[in-house]
Amino acid sequence: PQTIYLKDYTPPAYLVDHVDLRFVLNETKTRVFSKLHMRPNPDAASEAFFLHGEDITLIAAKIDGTAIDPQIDATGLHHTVPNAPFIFEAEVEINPSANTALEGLYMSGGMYCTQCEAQGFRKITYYPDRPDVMATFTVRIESDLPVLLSNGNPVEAGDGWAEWHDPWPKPAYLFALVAGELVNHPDHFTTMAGKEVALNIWVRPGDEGKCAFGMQALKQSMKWDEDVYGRAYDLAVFNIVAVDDFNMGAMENKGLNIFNSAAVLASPETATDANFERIEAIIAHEYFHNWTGNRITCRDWFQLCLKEGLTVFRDQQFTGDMRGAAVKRIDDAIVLRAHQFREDAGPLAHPVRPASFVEINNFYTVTVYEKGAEIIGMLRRLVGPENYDKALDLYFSRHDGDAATIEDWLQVFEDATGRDLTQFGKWYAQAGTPHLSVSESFEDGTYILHLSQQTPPTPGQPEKEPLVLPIAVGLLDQRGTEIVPTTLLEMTEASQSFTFDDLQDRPVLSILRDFSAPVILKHTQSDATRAFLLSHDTDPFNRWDAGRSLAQDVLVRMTRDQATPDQSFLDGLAAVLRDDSLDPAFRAVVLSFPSEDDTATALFDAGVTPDPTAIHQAHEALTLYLAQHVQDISPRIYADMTVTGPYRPDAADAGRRSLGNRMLSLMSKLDGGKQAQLQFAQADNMTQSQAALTALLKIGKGADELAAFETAWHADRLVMDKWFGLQVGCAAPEQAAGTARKLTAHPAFDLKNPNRFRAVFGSLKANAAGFHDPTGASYALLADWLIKLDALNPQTAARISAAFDAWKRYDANRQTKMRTALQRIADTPGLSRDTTEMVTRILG
Ligand code: B3K
Ligand code: ZN
Repeated sequence: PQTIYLKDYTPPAYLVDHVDLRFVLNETKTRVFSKLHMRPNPDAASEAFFLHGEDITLIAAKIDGTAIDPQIDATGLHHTVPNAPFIFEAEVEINPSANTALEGLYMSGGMYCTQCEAQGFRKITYYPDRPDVMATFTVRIESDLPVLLSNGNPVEAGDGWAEWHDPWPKPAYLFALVAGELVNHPDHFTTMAGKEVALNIWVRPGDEGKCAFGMQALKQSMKWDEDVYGRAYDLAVFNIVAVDDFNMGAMENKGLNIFNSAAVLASPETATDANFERIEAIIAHEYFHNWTGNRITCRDWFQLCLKEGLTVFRDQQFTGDMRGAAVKRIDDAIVLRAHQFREDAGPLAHPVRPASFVEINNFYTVTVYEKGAEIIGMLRRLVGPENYDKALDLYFSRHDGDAATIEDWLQVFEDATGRDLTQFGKWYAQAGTPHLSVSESFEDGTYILHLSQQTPPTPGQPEKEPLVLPIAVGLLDQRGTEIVPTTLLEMTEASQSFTFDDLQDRPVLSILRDFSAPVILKHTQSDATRAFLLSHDTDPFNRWDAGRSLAQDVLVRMTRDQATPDQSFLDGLAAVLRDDSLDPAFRAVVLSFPSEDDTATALFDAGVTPDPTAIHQAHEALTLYLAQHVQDISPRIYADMTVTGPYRPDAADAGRRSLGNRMLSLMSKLDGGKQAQLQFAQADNMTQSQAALTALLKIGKGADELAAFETAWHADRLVMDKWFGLQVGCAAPEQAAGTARKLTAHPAFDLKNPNRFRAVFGSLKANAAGFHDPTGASYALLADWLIKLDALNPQTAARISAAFDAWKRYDANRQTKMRTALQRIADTPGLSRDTTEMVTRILG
């Protein structure tokens, strides 16, 4: 397969000013009529005329009304065209029911829907399918189905047809079409400019009762973007459609967002607190793309982080404002460290702006999204919130309507603030996570902080340069009083020292407050100092992180030496638990341990080959020690956290349930599951039933509850995804592969539904000891099913193949078995470009 390079970018040879599309929908033979108003690009480097097109049958084509016989190959259409504006017309046939890749136009549960990002439009008709070609679209849909939707504003509709017009020029990846027997949850919003916007969430009949929360989140997002970024909505309607078969969470098509039903549908009975929070964030994310992605899009796919990093940063700010900034920052750091640091440290490491790719769909990664968002956060810290707002205003005014680049983005900040961002820009090009080493000295009232940064090599990038690191520090005195409040140090060199004068005594350092830069801190602080910070730090992130780092060390020691945890560590946790002045959500997150995979990383970083079986035993042991240590107070806290009244998915109630359910999981280690059975029987919402069922499955019980759950929910696809996932995720290590295999034979297992596939195999990967069972049963099972899935849906198969990315960390037995599984996938005849690229990179 061909590798595409950023350095080879050339402007398009022809531009499209306007597109007329007509769809005559049919499940197996849909006709698409297109009329492209084109002209030569004055800035073009070549005159060659090429339109992308894949898996489509050309029926007829014309230029300026005259039939042509263009040259067609597997990637598109070539012809010679006039050196002046012209009209290209085509009629093509496509087969939506045969489209199991879920890219282009496809069927899901009887409805037609589309997914065009990144390169799906070329499966709909011949077109310059690249984001720097932007056009206005008029779309006519002909079908007997009652609801016919596309981008923009409705123009006219009649019996069996509807017409839409999108006045905002857009790239083809933002095109969307939906047709089906759908019902809507309507509402409306008045913009700050006084314009009325009709809002709809469209769902299959029966799902109407699961839309209210998503609608509320949409209205909150619209308001927030006006208040915080000054950005108002720009069409008369905003439609959201829920689709069961979807490769990702959702898609920001202009005026017609299409959502995985798991990312929009929720009711108290069927969705957990975590589901509600995720839905709120995804609704916001897709809505925010209207400005950061749609009004200003990307010049080419290498610039993906321009829209994704910024939009993730915006949705993180939104969630922080809605639900509390401290816990949100902790949650984001947990995800970044667990997934992005892991990606950055392995064979799949790539810069936030990659320099090359084979299949762009393989680069919708935690690095592009989450590290991309961290870069924006660092920029905001460095220039300050007011300058950030100024730069964003300039970005929107200067680049509205553009397909922009990272250079454009940085230029805006340079122009708005006068700051030179040359070195800062390296964050976009250099892969890998910087390690920040810290040492301290104190003499005669002067405290010196010595910092040095070093980034380990990554594939294709052996040498690394120092980056600009914004490092927020504070100093405390021995009694816990803050003597130097949060100060931002700007590190630019490989090694640098920072001096603080006129101190009475040696201070206690609180560094990287609020996780001010995405780096790995190499700092040996004693257990006593960390325990001190856990109880005294004024920065909530570092307070949590001190406890986290202690817990990580305890888990590493317990894994290596089967040691017992220090009493002082358990006392520290119990003190946080008892402290009723602390937010329950914060207490819950302090009381939860690093994951088994985090411990594997910590061991690997310490030069020890991780043994997932031993890690699992250590985690189980620590949980039992903690359960015993707090058993005198856990029933009281569990009872205190009871939420009365109707279920509300807000942060306050969710935080109480989160702490209560942490207690439940500890209590069930000692009471044989009595309390969990009671909670399961009495639960009137999914958060409480799922937590109870999880607690039971984790102690090897819950068979009756599992059966009752299936009986109650067999008709609800989203709840059944939980049923599939929990069994695999909570299985004992030696039973995980067998459980997953058994579930693939269940009548409700559906290879064509990505949510169901992820429920089983995403959970198998997440069950670290089960996935790494030394027999290799899970590796082989996953390989078998990835091979089957790849033939139908390359994008999802490729994404899940990343489960094998850390194979080189493990012992010879596991390495051999993982390499064999990867090689078997790689050797499969006809393997997709997507999965081929992934397994090739993973094998290295
Ligand atoms: N932009 C889409 C992702 C499209 C993925 C294509 N493989 C969702 C989002 O980031 O908002
Ligand atoms: Zn996005």
